[in-house]
Amino acid sequence: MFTDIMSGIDWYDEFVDLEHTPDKDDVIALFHFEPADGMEPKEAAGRIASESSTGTWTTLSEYPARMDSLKAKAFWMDGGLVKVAYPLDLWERGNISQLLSGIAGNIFGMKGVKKLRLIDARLPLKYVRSFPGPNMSMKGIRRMMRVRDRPLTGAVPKPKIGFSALEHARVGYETWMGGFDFVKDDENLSSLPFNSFGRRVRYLARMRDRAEARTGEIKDAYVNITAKVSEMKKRADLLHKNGFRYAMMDVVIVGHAAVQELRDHLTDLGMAIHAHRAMHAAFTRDATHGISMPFLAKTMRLIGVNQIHSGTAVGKLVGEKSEVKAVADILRERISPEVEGTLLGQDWGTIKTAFPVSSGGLHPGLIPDVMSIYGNELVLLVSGGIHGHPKGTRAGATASMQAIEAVMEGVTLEEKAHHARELHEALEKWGAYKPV
Ligand code: CAP
Ligand code: MG
Repeated sequence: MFTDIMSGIDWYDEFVDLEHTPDKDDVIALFHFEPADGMEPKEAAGRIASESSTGTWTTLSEYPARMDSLKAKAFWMDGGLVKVAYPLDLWERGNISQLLSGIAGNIFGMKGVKKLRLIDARLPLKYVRSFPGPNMSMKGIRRMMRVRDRPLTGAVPKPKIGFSALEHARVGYETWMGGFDFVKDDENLSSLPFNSFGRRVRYLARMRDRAEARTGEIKDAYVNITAKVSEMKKRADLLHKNGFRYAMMDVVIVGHAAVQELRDHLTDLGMAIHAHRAMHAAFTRDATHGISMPFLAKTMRLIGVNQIHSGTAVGKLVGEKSEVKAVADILRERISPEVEGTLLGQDWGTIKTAFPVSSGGLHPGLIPDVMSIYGNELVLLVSGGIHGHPKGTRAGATASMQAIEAVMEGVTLEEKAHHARELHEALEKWGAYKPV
């Protein structure tokens, strides 16, 4: 139907060639799509390739000859899946926003597709090398924190909003004294009348110094600098002035360009980035439409966050085990594996590794589940799951550390709990409860 009516007006078929062999330096994107009612899959695939590269809805009376060499080509289709090859010269080196404007832009709104999901994109090394990646690897973070092989641990004071700056810091002190490495701001905590950024930083620094002096351990915080870029730079400077080694950003909300800007600023200060992914589920959770979490994580490692939330599979927020594993592979591997229909595989060249962050509805009883998915190379955030402990925050953090020890010793939580009172009390309250 469309071909009869539309022939001679549109040229989408020029963006489909199932005999095409991509060039080794092409960007290859994998999409899942549902064509509009009455539209052939190939016609929809042509629209995806055209609108994300050089095309428009109609044939043109004239165009520059070079355009033909820049056209994307849908070259592989299987059911609702399509792979599109994009010549490298379509993409500005070092500009992740422009890549997204192409392969994650207008195409989601085309009438030619009922649903469209960007699953992954394999980026050629010539493109990857134009990005800085994380300013230190997972090994570098471990050296900085003097944590050799267990998961790094942290917690958010809960309730997520409501503490004064001093109250927040006091909860942080209890968290640190319970054995945790980090105290994290919640994603929606910035600078509020009862808890200003400046006062929180100064009180946290005081409590951190006291906890370090009393434990002999390195303690730090993921203080949320999310704001307009100029303000984020000022807040990063204040964190640095107060001896903090990290800054936290809500990276989806501030945007990729802001993350690139702050990555440079924080690297000049020798600081790491904790990336909270709040808002991601607006486009990652619908399996039929949007952008996958593994691809979002890929863009963030590329532009240089040191760690990003990656899910728990067993906690309160969405993210199946297969997706959690895929995100972990994207962040931690030098060569991320290909997974049929999910990941295209990625050679990261010299881009440093980044930590997955598992958080959301966790408590000591779920720590073995999470570590069975991730192993030890992760940042483990247990927030409600320590503050809800019957004996309070410090006991909750201690119980979580005891659960990590149990996993690393190869014993069950129940066996460990015989000689670990805080873990016993946590299991009494939550057992292996999986929150929803
Ligand atoms: C977890 C959390 C984190 C979520 C984010 C929250 O608190 O602080 O923001 O983990 O989700 O506000 O829910 P709890 P994700 O430990 O008390 O649940 O990690 O999936 O991005
Ligand atoms: Mg939170």
